[in-house]
Amino acid sequence: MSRTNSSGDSDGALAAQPIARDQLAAAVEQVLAATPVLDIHTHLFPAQFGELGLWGIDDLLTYHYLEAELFRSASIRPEEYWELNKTQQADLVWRTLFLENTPISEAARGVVAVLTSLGLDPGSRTLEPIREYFRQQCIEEYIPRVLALAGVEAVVMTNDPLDPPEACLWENGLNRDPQFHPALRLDRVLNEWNTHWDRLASQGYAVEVDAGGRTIAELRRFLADWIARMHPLYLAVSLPDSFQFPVTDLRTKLLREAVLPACQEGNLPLALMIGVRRQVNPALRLAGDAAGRADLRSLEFLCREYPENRFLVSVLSRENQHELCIYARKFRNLMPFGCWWFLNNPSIVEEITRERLEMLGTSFIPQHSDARILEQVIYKWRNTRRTIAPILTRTYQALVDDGRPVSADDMRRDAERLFRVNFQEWMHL
Ligand code: FIX
Ligand code: ZN
Repeated sequence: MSRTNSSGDSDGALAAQPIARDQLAAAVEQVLAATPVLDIHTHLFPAQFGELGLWGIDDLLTYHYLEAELFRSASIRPEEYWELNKTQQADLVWRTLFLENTPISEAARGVVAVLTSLGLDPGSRTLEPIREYFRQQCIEEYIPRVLALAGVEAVVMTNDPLDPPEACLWENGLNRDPQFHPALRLDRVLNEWNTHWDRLASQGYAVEVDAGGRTIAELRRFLADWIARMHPLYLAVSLPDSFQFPVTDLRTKLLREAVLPACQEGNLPLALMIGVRRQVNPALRLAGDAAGRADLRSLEFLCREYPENRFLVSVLSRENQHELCIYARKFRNLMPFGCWWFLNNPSIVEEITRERLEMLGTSFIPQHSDARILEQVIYKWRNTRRTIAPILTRTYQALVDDGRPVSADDMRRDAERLFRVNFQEWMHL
């Protein structure tokens, strides 16, 4: 039964009422907090993926963002750090970044926020009491609880068919987890063919190192088999800042003759994450990647020449953001998403999100968490809601000042579009 207010107006009528200008900020915060998120890019896994899924304090502290920061504040050399076991590594990160220094970086504050939200002491001198808490958790029950705490309805995974432990799980058959949607990740196919073609061969596909012979037909068969096995929401690849398309190289051939047609046939978008410079400092392992400005004319060519394909696009360089917004205004088969990786810092998220709202209205996907450790969704979405709220508020205040009142219905529709519906509609979900 719908409630009514003192003057007898029902909820529906109330939600359509204009909100007073000085109430907009509170209303925006409430609506964002109440709008569940569909997190379209993560490296998370459900319980049945076992050790592939990272969670708990030791994984939180050995996150490559924090390892990069550790090597700036501790005297240990990377090669010595990798000799330590995970517990010793976590103890060192905790001592260096949380006890001997103030944990003010975005990544360090994130761990503090996670511990606080789980009722744990972020100032603890040792990790033992915290480790004990995580030892008590039953992962099957814990995962949905953490997602609920973060206001996340479901996540999209990153699934690599050429990662032997993961491929094995899929080949043995997996029950679907409604909160974990697959995405077929093709970095090893498109960026490391020379060193990974033989893994396709070992899976029974007659491919060749130079992509000759029956390679294209066999790669199409490989993609079709994995699409049938995984039912991914999209295919995905990260691309270097030097990415060019079309050029006379193997990646262009594989994209043009296999991946783009497979996407069309499966009516699946291709997610392009452009601008990473892998392993500029290999000694830091996962923490050794960097970013570079890309020439987005390749994206322009893809969107124009492949109108039947849909492209979910995130660019890593701050300098590419404006161009991406402009291309999104030109091509409806382009959906910008997220403030990826080194951009996922409140000051930069604010800049990018304001520009996107001004140029695209609500027709974009503002964020993804890129969470590698389960509990990270708690702080990454708290930060996103906390950063986006004042931006939306200022935008609504300007709209009111321009002469159009704003209602709770408006806010709810906008928040749902940004956090979920844009992606669902894009995916025809
Ligand atoms: O390519 C990717 O999906 C990146 O997100 C990762 O490679 C990266 O290590 C990461 O975790 C960024 O947040
Ligand atoms: Zn990622």
